[in-house]
Amino acid sequence: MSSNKDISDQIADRIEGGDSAGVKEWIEKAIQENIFIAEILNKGLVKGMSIVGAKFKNNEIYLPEVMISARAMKVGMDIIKPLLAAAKIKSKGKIVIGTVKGDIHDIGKNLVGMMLEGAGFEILDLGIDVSHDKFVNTVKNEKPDVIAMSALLTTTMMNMKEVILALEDAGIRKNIKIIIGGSPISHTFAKQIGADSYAPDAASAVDAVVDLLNCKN
Ligand code: B1M
Repeated sequence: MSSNKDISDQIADRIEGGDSAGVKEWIEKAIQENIFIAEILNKGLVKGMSIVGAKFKNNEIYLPEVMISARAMKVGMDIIKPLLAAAKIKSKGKIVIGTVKGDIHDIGKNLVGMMLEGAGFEILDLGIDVSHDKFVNTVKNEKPDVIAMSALLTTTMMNMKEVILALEDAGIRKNIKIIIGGSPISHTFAKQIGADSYAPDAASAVDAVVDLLNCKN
């Protein structure tokens, strides 16, 4: 019979290799062997995705591999999500993510969302072309810890500032941390518009959010 460590490591390895069928098979084995869901999540899925994130950051692997691992991660998360809810495992924080108004690029935003979800955050994805009203109303209704905004166009990046101004007007800016990213975005721009953080890629976005919320990765 496999030990808990073996099974969690097998799950992490399958995530790293982007093997969705293998992830499903090993998670089912882990569930059969009554391994704690938190262990499947943290020592299996999240560990695998953290390795992928680190390798991506170091240019040891490239976007297609990350996307395939992220897809395997989604398969794993879909299996354990109902069990996580039943086990009442606390998420590290709630994050509202979206691509800003006028912009329909979502590949990078989805990657950031998946990496954050893999790191244990709850993700509320508003999709693409998200207006400042929608961001503001979601903050009012969902009370997230962080807003994560993506923009890929020089013509839409200023819409990030519109969201921040709208949050200020609504008197709720101080309740929330804001991180932004996307290819035209920089640290300087983030500072200029009053965002709390900027990340150049999906793996760094996880580190930045962990820093913003002061929680352990
Ligand atoms: Co568009 N597009 N596109 N496009 N497109 C770019 C962005 C462009 C640079 C291409 C070019 O001209 N060389 C250019 C922008 C120029 C500019 O503004 N400076 C451009 C243009 C002009 C346009 C249109 C205007 C074209 C047209 O219709 N004439 C149009 C605009 C539509 C609109 O949004 N209103 C358009 C349309 C499209 C498609 C629909 C065809 C498609 C999008 C499909 C989709 O997303 N579902 C598309 C694509 C695919 C691209 C390129 C080729 C690839 C973008 C991508 O997905 N990259 C892009 C050229 C390029 O980037 N080389 C281009 C992979 C992705 C993983 O990277 O999104 O950068 P990226 O995300 C990274 C980081 O930026 C960061 O992490 C991610 C992973 O590491 N990141 C964050 C992203 N969001 C983050 C948030 C964070 C933190 C990090 O915190 C919250």
